[in-house]
Amino acid sequence: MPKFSPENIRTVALVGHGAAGKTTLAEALLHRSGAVTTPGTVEKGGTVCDFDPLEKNYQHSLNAACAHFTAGESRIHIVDTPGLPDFVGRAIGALPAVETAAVVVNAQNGIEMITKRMMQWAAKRGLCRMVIVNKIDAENVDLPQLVTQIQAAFGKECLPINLPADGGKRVVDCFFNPAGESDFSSVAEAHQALVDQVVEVDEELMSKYLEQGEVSPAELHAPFEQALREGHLVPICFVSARTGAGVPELLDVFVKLMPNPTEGNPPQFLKGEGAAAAPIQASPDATKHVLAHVFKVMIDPFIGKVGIFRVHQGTVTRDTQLFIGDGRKPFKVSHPYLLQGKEFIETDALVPGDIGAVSKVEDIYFDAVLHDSHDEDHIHLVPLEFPLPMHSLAVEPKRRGDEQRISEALHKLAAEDPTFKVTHGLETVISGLGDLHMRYIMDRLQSQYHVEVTTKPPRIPYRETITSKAEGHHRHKKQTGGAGQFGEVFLRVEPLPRGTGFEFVDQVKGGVIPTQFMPAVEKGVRQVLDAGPIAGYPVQDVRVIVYDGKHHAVDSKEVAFISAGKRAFMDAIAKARPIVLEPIVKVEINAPEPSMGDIAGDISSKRGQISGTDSGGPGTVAIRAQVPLAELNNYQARLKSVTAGQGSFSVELSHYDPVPPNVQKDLAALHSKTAQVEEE
Ligand SMILES: Nc1nc2c(ncn2[C@@H]2O[C@H](COP(=O)(O)OP(=O)(O)O)[C@@H](O)[C@H]2O)c(=O)[nH]1
Ligand SMILES: [Mg+2]
Repeated sequence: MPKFSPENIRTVALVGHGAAGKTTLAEALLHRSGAVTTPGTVEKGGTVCDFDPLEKNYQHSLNAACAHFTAGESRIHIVDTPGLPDFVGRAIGALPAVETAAVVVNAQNGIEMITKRMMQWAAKRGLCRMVIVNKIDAENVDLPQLVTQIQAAFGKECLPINLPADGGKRVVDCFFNPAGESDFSSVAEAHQALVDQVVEVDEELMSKYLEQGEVSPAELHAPFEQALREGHLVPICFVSARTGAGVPELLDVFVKLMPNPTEGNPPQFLKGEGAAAAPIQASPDATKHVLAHVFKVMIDPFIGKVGIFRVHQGTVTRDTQLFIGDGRKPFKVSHPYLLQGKEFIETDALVPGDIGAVSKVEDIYFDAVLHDSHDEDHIHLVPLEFPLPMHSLAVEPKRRGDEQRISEALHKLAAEDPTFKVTHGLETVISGLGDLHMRYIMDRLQSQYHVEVTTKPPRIPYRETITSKAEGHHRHKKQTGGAGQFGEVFLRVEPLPRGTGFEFVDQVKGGVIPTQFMPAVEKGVRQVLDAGPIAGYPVQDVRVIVYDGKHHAVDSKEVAFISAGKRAFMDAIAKARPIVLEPIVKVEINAPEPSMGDIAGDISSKRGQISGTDSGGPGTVAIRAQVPLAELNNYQARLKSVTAGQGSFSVELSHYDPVPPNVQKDLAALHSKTAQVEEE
């Protein structure tokens, strides 16, 4: 028998901006509950959650880390996530593992960029949310002002469930047992505001409350959970992870108020592919078939591939045979683990709500659904939306002969990180969310895989498209000694909305091009798609309609139609006013306020546009802009020089726009030059 039933499990992700104190808070919770005896600090190292040596170097969490502890009758799983914008993918990835997103706010800095983003992402995933205001011990914090700021940014449903007292040395409860004095605002009023908010989801309780003036915490429990599920209530708690003030009260809130797996919003799974996919719900029932979701993968040279998963349904034991996604071959779990930072603790059973791990399973992959029956094939989680990595570098080995090892290492790193991509084309290009992300990848290559690379700016991924309708035609006819080759194609091209891709339509009537040759025509057309006629870049957003043609009973062959399709398409593109498109990226820059003017000037001189600014915390601004990717070469160095090393930025794809005519001319000239060299 597992010791904990799903009703006794809580799962909480600590999310929010870097340096809010998430890792320190996790340590304080582990210490308070007795799971660790001497708490570590992020400065000296030795915390449970920042166990990677690189995290100690960077003094920041770089990965999502899992830990658990017991409080009363409950087991609480904590996922500590990184708060730097470059590593936000690992925080988003952890959201499907938990019922509750606890957004940790730094009382000194107020609401920051990642605070906002995580609030939004968590709401979008249907998670119950709470705000934890940390560092109430610190100097110069204005907590009443912060509460106002939180409510202005995230709504009136954000309500204190406890309040700081004795100048931040402790907190007073405003929900269960509202008594005593707080440092600001009245405990009784805070209590009333909470009850008012909760009863709004339950009409019967509301009338009882209006009649009697009070309802008991027990009666409030179910509507409280409902209010959390509906986002109608976002409790605010106050703590100091450093002094421990508010930590016992926070534990109490986790245990008594935050949802167990039967009370949260169940995760949305889909069964089937594409448009035919139908939503299904996991039920947190330990006796049913197993459904678990891999939200993190770690590749360790010593323990092999580790899959970290959240159990959503059924029970995982040593004897459980698990299929990975649609894979045919199950693996036997043998050693189910609980995690305590870097430590693997073997356990007997993992039930719905538990976060566990398996090691040495080579086929496991990020976002895989683990299940124990073929009835559960083709199930996947409603996809997470990750920012598209656009900070790219072309890499080359420092030592010759390392190509293979570098490629393998990069693919292992990409398997761990949904916002890190590797593409092999003319050059090997790696893409991430920012400079720090890239530096981390370089460090991992060196420290873990013992390979080194040099980097340079990659070629810009331009695209080509057309701007008007046109017709194209080609007759392929060859008479070489014996059998001839014959095929003729008439087609039309039409521009499609940006981002649509490519459509191929067969409107040939009367079998003038026999159906068995249509794939050949399409193949010829697709050859042009890979390398467009203006500058050799992929062609997109085009519909090709083949409407007429001719064949020959003896001489028609596949090759003839491939060639006719290709030439007819090139003919049509040339007449359809083709253009080159360039990627425009969204850039978010964090920098000291005084450098704002210089940054804005630089952006406009690079064909960029500022789309907005926010406060980025005390003394800093967050600047949002759209800039052609081609103009961002070496941006890190430029930003560094105008901000004296204080600025940081992240980049993601926005859309594609036509390049200015002079750029198009240059690209075309470059292309015809290289094409000539190749022909010579
Ligand atoms: N004064 C004070 N400092 C804190 C508190 N919690 C964390 N810190 C400090 O804030 C910094 C960032 O903490 P960390 O736990 O790494 O933040 P994270 O990035 O959110 O994980 C460290 O220097 C901590 O010592 C707190 O409650 N009070
Ligand atoms: Mg941290």
